[in-house]
Order: sequence, then C-alpha cells, then structure tokens
Amino acid sequence: MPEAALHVASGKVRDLFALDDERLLLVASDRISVFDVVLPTEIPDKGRVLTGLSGFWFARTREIVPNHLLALRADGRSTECRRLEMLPLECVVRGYLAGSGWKDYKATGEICGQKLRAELKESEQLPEPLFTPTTKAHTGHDEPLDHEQAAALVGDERFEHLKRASIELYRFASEYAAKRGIILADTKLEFGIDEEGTIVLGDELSTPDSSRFWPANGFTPGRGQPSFDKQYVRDYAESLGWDKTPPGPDLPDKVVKGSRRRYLEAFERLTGVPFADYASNPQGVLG
Ligand code: PZK
Repeated sequence: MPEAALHVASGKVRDLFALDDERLLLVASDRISVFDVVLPTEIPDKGRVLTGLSGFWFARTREIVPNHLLALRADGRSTECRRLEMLPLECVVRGYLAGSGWKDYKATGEICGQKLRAELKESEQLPEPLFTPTTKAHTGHDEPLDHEQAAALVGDERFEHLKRASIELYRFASEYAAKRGIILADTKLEFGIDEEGTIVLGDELSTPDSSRFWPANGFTPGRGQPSFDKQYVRDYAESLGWDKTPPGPDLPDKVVKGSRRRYLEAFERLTGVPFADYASNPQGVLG
C-alpha cells in the first residue's frame, strides 16, 4: 500500500483497511479455508482471481443495483470501495438444493420458512431461486431467518428491496455462468447504506468464496457436487483423516497447483479474459 491505511478488520482470508473517511481498501489474500479452517499453505493468485471476478460482476450489474466498487488496484488483489453502513443481514439466494439448505429441507421440508415440494433430491435445481437470509454471526455460525424475522432486522421496505435485488443479481450471474459451463448453485451478498440512504451492494460478488461453483459437466442430482475450486483441497485434507479442527494440514505442491489451475480456469471461463492480461492490467476486467 503506497499511502497510510489503518487496519479496520480481518476475515479468514481478507483484510480491510481505511483509506480515508469515505473509502476502504479490501485486500484478498491467497489464503484458503476448508471446513472453516484456514490452511497453512496459500494458493498463489487466489486473491487476484477473486478480486478480478468480483470486479467483473460489479461492473456488469451496476444497473441492477449500485455497488461499493471505486477501483481495482494495480496489484490485482485490492479493491478501493465506498464506505457504507453495513446491514445486519447475510443475503443468500439459492438456485439449487445444497449445504444448509439441503439439511434444513431434509429435516423440515422447508428452507427459511418457505415450503418446497416433497421428494426433491440433493443438489436439485429449485423451481425458482429462493431468498434465504441469515443473521451475521460474529462468532459461530449464521442462523437462518424467516422473512418476518429478516424484515424485523432491516425494516419491511428495505427487506423487500434486498430480496428483489439479491434474486436479480443471482439470476444475472447464474444465467451468465451457465452459458460458460459453470453452475452457480447459490450466492451470499452483503449490502449497506450510503450517505444518501441508498442501498448499495458491498463485499464481494459471485466469487468461489461467496458462492458454490459447480462444473456443469458431470452435474448429477441425488448427491453432493464437487466444488469447482476447493474440491482438490477438501479431498486431499479428508484423505489424510484430518478431523477438521485447527491446525489444518500443509498442502503438497501437486494439490496447490491443481487448485490454482481450477481458480484460473473459473476466472477465464467466466470473464473471457486470460489471467495474464488481468495480472498486467486489473482495471481492464471492468470492461
Ligand atoms: C465491511 N466487512 C466484512 C470483509 C473483513 C471484513 N463497503 C464497506 N463499507 C463498510 N464496511 C464494510 C464494507 C465492505 N465490504 C465489510 N466489514 C465491514 C469484511 C472483508 C474483510 F475483515
């Protein structure tokens, strides 16, 4: 970072700095987490892939909903963004039955208070994308909310706006990805409010860390799907008999290279931009 920037927060794989009163710098590292544990080994270029993908989507969805992106830095991993008042809701949209959505459906026949027809299979496409917001847990796991609970957190009018915007963003990205052989099974979005009171999309958008990416090739409902990016790493970690508690295992070079190749493949398939072009001119991905 050329100028002074104050550390604001750190997530498992990203760090947030203040540039001034109005702007933040969101920096994506090459760290990877599997089963919620950050591993000691990094995946080279993972941070740049995620930053570039987010930038790509932000530039193409500004007419659906305004977002916090101001610029991508020359390092390819840092996003200058507008400082917002973040809303206390994780906005999840599910187009397929996976993860906690599948678990809740199996147990109750519903997801977030929404009844679904009986006998849906694991990983099956839902009749239409479902808005399934959760709390933002500061420790532990996010809790599902029904629409009444979610509306109580942000107000009825904002809730309806967030629901509509989230589903539209999911539809846009999932249709785009489907044409390029990638299923976007679900996605997690975070919104904030700007100085004018406008709802603005923050955080990251339709990256493998915020969405489930499945290769369309080989998609088979009735079981869990391999994730496009992390499957190599998950399979390796499980093959060791690791109990999924910290510390996570070191990754051998072969697993690092396999995982890196999958991240780059997702980036290039979705954006149509060779990763080397992105690396030499990150702003170019904004189109
Ligand atoms: C903000 N986070 C989560 C993400 C972290 C923490 N545009 C914004 N304005 C104000 N606050 C945030 C954002 C964004 N994006 C996001 N926490 C605050 C987060 C990544 C790393 F350490």
